[in-house]
Amino acid sequence: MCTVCGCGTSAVEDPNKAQAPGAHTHAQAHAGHNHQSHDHHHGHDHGHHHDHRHDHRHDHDHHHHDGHGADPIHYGAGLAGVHAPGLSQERIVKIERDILSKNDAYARENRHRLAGNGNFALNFVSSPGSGKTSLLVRAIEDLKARREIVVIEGDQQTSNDADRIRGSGARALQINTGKGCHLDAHMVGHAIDTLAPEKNALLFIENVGNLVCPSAFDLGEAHKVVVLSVTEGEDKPLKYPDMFAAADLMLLNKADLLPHLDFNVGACIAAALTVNPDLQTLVVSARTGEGMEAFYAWIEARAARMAVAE
Ligand SMILES: Nc1nc2c(ncn2[C@@H]2O[C@H](COP(=O)(O)OP(=O)(O)O)[C@@H](O)[C@H]2O)c(=O)[nH]1
Ligand SMILES: [Mg+2]
Repeated sequence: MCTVCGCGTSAVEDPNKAQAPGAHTHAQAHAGHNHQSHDHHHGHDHGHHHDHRHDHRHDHDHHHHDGHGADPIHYGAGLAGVHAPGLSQERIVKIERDILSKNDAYARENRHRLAGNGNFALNFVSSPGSGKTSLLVRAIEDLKARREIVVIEGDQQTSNDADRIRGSGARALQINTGKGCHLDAHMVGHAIDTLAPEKNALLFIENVGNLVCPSAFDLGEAHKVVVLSVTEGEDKPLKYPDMFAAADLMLLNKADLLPHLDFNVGACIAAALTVNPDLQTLVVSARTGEGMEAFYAWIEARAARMAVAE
């Protein structure tokens, strides 16, 4: 998550806002993770000079300096779970709390509006290229006869994905986040205003491709759906646990490529369940359609529970 760099503020509201020097942070405070306090007295301290001409101190727990067999340097052990040059852990936590509490107020408003209109909303999150847009295009083609589907597309630049979605027959609105690396609930509220989905329409939100920052931002969706493709490696849930912890469903995409890879589906699912024991998983292929009927059944069961009288 990246509140410290200021991209937690809405680009819709103020697209030209100057951003503070970037620091990508995890708001464990917000996400309900436990904090370990970091009191800067483990290992040893040293100050050293960088060529950008300011001092900073690193408190390392490592025993070697030659890079051979050294313990990792862990910047996530402090109160904020992240490091930002020049900011204390307490200051980072305060900035994150301020931004996320505003975001959460917008998210509550979105969720209330969507519920009042029977709109079941899914927030698709993944690395770039795992197949989010391809899955949405396929789902729209297969489901559009049953009910309206509207799509909010998030990317830093271009309207390519919204154009692809419109080509499949759904209304779509592109949000460009500029330097921002996630959608926030304020942006999504504006997009819902513009799209004005019909009663009981499905709302698909494709977040900015990034396995880190979108995990902390509630958009008012019913569920986050994390898409992982089989070309990415089975250990990604362990490396980027926040995203898999925040999601309710994992779509393991590009199953058609499995015969060409040594990807171990069972190991990947086991890794994901380590992070989130409640995570559901479907193995799918946007290309061949494998597994997609199970995904549609998953959607329909939940959307039906949200439906309001026409
Ligand atoms: N073989 C295969 N390729 C896929 C599948 N889904 C997506 N792709 C390809 O993966 C690339 C990225 O897909 P895209 O939908 O743009 O990913 P996004 O960045 O997550 O939206 C494109 O070249 C797609 O054609 C799939 O199920 N199988
Ligand atoms: Mg896309």
